[in-house]
Amino acid sequence: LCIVQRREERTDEKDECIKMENTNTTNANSSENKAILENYLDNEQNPRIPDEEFILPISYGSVAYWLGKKADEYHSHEWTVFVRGQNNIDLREVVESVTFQLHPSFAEPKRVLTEPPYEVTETGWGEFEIGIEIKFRPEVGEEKEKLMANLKLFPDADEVAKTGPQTTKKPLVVENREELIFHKPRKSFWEKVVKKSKRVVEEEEEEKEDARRKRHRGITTTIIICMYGVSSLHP
Ligand code: SLL
Repeated sequence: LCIVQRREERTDEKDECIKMENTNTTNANSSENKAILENYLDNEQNPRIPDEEFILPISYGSVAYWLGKKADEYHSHEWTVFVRGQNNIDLREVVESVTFQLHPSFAEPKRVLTEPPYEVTETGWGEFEIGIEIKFRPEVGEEKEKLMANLKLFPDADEVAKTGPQTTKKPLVVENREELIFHKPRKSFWEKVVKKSKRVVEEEEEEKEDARRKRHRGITTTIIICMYGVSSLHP
């Protein structure tokens, strides 16, 4: 697991961004953190840790293949909708389930995945919006995150002009890269997932940091990528 943590305390002009990795390295600030925890334990069962923010970079979207001229017209494409951690982060420690809400023309359109890979593969003929709900583990102590993936089966004219007509070999990929923000994480989440991770200090642009400060927990869209004919992102 690799998550990015950003601290709000300003030690100097620059903000600190701390990257967390799943290693056995002990936390250099653990005694300070313990003091914060003990202070808060008196007040609440599962307090939030002040002045801390965790960023979980995720990626979600769809990959679609045309099945060729001989395919049945109602099953002209095979597609996969997915939710993953960016850079192979394992989401399991944070995520309890991912629910994909498909178009009602599909049998049992509500698909619930309780372990990775969080994805659904189907065949069909049409594009539609897929509702995604990420439920976090109880110790994370946060509301579900709701996302929307636009299933894309047909490349746009400009993509066809650049890459050529649709063939069965060219995947059409739409990937959204976002960062889930856990501002003032719960003590239980802190203890189970975050505290045992390695810290790496990173710098952050001031503008981005300001936008984040305004939210309690939220999401920032980092990037949306649409690729046609590129095969590196196959699920
Ligand atoms: C459209 N509003 O008209 C969209 C709806 C629905 C796609 C697309 C079902 C496949 C199956 C399927 O592909 N539905 O029957 O198994 O384009």
